[in-house]
Amino acid sequence: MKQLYTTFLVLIIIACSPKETPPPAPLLPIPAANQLAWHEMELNAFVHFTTNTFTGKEWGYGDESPAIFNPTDYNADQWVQIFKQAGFKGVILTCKHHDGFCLWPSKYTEHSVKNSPWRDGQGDVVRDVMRACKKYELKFGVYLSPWDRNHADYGTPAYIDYYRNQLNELFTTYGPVFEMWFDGANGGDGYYGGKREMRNIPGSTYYDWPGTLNLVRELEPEILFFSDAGPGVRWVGNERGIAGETNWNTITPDTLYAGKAGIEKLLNTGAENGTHWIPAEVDVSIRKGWFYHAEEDTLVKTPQQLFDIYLTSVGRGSTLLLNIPPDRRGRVHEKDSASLMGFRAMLDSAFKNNLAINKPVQVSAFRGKDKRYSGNNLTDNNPQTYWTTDDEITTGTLEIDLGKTQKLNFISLQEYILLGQRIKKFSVEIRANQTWQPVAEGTTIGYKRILKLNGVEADAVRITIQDAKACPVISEVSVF
Ligand code: FUL
Ligand code: CA
Repeated sequence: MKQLYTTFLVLIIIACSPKETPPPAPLLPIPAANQLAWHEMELNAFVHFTTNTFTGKEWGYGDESPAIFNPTDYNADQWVQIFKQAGFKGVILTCKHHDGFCLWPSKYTEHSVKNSPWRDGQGDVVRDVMRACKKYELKFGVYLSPWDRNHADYGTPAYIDYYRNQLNELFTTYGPVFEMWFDGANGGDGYYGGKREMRNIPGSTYYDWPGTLNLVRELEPEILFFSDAGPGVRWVGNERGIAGETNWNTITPDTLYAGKAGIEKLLNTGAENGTHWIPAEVDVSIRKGWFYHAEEDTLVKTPQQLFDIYLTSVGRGSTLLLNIPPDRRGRVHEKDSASLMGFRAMLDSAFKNNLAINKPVQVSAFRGKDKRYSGNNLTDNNPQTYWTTDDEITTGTLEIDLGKTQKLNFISLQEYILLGQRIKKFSVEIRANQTWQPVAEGTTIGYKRILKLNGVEADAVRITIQDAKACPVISEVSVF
């Protein structure tokens, strides 16, 4: 009898509880956990430092003597501390650039810091940067140039063994490593152990990339690989800091073979129906070159230029990888750090005061009329909650009442990308004196899309989703 009663009670509770609408099915492809973590980092620092810093070159020939690598006031902590203050979340270091000189005492070559006068050959830049990253809680990444203009065996299978030995050495000695950068520049003339000749390699087969990536994955399972075509993150197609206004995180890797005409454009925008999630990383230098040259001290990008780059990278759903090359002292130059601090101050003031936070949002419809998907999820400052619609709906309006007339400079939209990138077209209007007027429009959103509102005065904002690949899923709208 008691058992029957309990069963009865459970049935009544089930019958009376409000009906829960299941969330939309993911629209494939979607980001893997390490890609999602990378999106959330937004700002990373790139560090180019090697014999080029002392010769004044951008691409060393490979015949540079290790003796010239001799920073006079080196302090890797200073670099990382500045990056931390600027708000960067990770650092990627050129452990070996095309000249082949290794910033760690590799046992596989004599062409390294172990033969430099610096610290009597006991120095190790890779170790120091890794430790500084631990100290300041930034993630640590490595760049190891596949092209090696110093190595005698470059172009033969023996060099692939050398390259893999170095990867093994790096990944067993230092870490954890969040991202590995495989540079696309390959083959050409070089020193090559004294031969001083031209060596061209068949780019698509020579390195046996699948084998190399697997080797690294065994040592660092969560690693994210950057290369022109991914597979973790892709190149953005230029070194000017500009992601496409349309920026799909999806692309079909088979369409990306090196040398293909128009490849930069495709990398820049991605492909709406791409088969893989391979978002664009925006790499650009704070200076003209990738390495420090004193004559470029006057060409350091200003805080305003960096802020504009932020808008065309992070503001277009990418991550910014900003190169800050240490000088001959082995320090981030005062000009660079001043620019970085100015940039940080601009970001802090521009995005300090989210006027939309906790403001009511009226939407044209929400999924299953279930309040777990209602408009108020857009302004709750919680990236885990989102507004979405029934499956068959691919448009909609979101109206945020700001409560009073205010000056608006930026609007930021975020898709809930764990369910895939969906939105294809949207517009923004503002309400002033009871009249709506258009102020901005865009195509893709992705992890984050920031649009300028240019100081317009308004008391409400309306976003219209005009087209999407599937029902839109937006986690946050912020107005500044
Ligand atoms: C390029 C290289 O050739 C440059 O020297 C630099 O390292 C840049 C990030 O990538 O392909
Ligand atoms: Ca939310």
